[in-house]
Amino acid sequence: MKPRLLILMTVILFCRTAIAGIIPSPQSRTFCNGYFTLDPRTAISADTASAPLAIYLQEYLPIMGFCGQLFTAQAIVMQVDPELAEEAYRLSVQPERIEITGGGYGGVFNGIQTLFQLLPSDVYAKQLQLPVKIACQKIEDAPRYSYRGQHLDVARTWMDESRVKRYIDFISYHKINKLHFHLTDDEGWRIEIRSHPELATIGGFRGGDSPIRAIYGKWDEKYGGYFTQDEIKELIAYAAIRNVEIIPEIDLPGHSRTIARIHPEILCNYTPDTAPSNGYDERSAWCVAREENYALLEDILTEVCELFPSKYIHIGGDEVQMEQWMRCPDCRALMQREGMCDPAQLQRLFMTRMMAILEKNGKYPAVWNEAIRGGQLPQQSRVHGWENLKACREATSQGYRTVVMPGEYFYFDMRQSAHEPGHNWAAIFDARKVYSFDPASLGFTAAEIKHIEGFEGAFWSEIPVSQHPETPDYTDYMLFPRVCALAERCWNENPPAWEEFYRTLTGSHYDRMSAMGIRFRLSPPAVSFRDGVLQAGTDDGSALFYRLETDSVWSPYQGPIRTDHPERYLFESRKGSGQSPEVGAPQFYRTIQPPVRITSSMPAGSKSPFARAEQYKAFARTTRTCRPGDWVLFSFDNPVRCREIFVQTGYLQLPRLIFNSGYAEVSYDGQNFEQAGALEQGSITIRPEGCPVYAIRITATCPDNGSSSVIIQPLRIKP
Ligand code: TNX
Repeated sequence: MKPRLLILMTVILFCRTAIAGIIPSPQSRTFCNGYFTLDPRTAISADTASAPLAIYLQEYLPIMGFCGQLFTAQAIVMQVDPELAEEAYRLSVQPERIEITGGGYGGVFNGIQTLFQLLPSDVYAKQLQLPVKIACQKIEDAPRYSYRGQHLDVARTWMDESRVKRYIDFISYHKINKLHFHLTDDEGWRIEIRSHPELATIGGFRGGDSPIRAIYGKWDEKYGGYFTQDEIKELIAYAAIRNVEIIPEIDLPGHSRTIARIHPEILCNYTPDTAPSNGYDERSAWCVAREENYALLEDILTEVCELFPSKYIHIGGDEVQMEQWMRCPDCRALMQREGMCDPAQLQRLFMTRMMAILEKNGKYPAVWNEAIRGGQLPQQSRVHGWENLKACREATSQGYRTVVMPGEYFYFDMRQSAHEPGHNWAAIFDARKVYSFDPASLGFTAAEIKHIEGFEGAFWSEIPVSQHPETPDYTDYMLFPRVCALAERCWNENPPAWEEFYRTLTGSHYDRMSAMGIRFRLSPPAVSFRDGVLQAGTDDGSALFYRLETDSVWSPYQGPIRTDHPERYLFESRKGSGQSPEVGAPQFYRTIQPPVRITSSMPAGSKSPFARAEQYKAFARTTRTCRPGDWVLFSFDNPVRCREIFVQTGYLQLPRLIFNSGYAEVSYDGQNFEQAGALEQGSITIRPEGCPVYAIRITATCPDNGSSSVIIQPLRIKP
């Protein structure tokens, strides 16, 4: 055999070649001749500034590792060059060495992440097989924005340290460098405050005998958790190694129901009407006029400032229910004394006092966009624009440094297509829409664009707690690949076309995410039905499966299916640890709306009468919650033949407004009822399989669950 062929064969047999396609894509990349061979003898050298990264790198690469001085032939050399911008880096792969030069620590870290993407994806699973050849090349790169954020709500769904670390890993692999950590809300307080330990020890748990009501999720059982300050310190350090700054949020003065349950004295000075909520005080805003409140707030914020090294502390400011202040004689008197006419000015007053506490502790404030509506805030305030694009422009046009995160592009708690789980109030969108986000083409002026500090994705967690409480899968599914698209957009002003990005995603990055351990979402398979043939396909190399809707077992899809019942089939695809949503042909989703009459043992409210659900217009709402024996009866004007009827109580965001437990019965003759099964999460799917249905009745077996009403959704009937 000729020597050159031998070399080639060796390369093919023993070395896996580097993978193209990097997310986020670098500014410039040029290939040179030759290879660097990463093998177990490769050394790592790092200057003092990047020393922690030598240890980090060693965790991922099974190589000889760190040595202060170079004495082996091949090495990965990491260093800081202050000539470069802080987070910029140069990655140079030469036959003898790999050099990663960063403007600062962050730059070196970013260079390492790019290097990882030149290696087989096993690197993320810490299972890289050596040797590996990496083509010689030079990459020069720098981020567009210094703020590349991802938000995580651990207040609604408790996520422990290991879960948060897992997310820090995931976002840092994508060069996201800020974690906006939402620690308190109406449903939970997740941070130990040493001067007031009750905030976390009581406020971290809800349900059961906790005074914190479980608005979302289970409520018979007490559950939850919080971070001790030591755990927080560990998270901060863990994140810092990964170039992620944790920015804590204490959501004020609204979204404070948890602390108000523990310290009701912080609330406004009036007796609320608690009858509609079964004696429960729903108030959620701090009283602005109660002077003692500021001492407690100072205790809390001072500890938060001491704990977190971030320059900015997020103090909330969103969705304050200001009627509470308008009903409070003390707040009204304060407004009068201050010559205020708008309660938004009260909020500004409150925020200004919080900012004074932050300033005393050497910190700057970050706020949600509503907070700028009561008058000017200090110019160094960072504003998170979330409500919509307009709110983001409002902040930038007033000159605030703005983190742009409009719900309709960056709220990753929104569902990704119509029939998937998630909220929909802002929009229904997938990674492609995230990827399309470009302020210039969306109407931001050049002056406004100057004030954009960066972008941020949000993950609010009301829904996972009620749907998938104990697993991280849902969060993974909602975040990825949308975070990948966000990362690209934060990094590059002119990113590759979507088609190219998608090619990298499916061609390389799905494998990487699988090795990272992310349970990401694949695009839904395309399903069509024509001339008696049902067909499905994917564009991402994933494996396709199908099942009958009545059967839980999936079979590999072998090709077109001849059938008279396209509505009965479901498809999904899988690749690595990725999974698509289940989808059917358009026929699968078709529903009918036969005339029905709804009656109940519970009265319906005048604003949401049963007639609305009867006419399939919107949900109905009772005036009280259900008790054992309470029932709702759906009687059809004419018997209905169909394959499926879905009966749903409750409302997506507020699952407590359901029949907590109960059962359903069906009448197939208009006189007798037969059991159809137990309700689960307030709902049941009934399959009459073509038998005429005269009526359906659901009966509650639960004791009063302490909420104000039951929501009855229109029936969803599939022919
Ligand atoms: C609005 S975003 C909220 C959150 C919810 C979210 C759900 C913001 C500042 N407030 O409290 O969790 O919508 O999408």
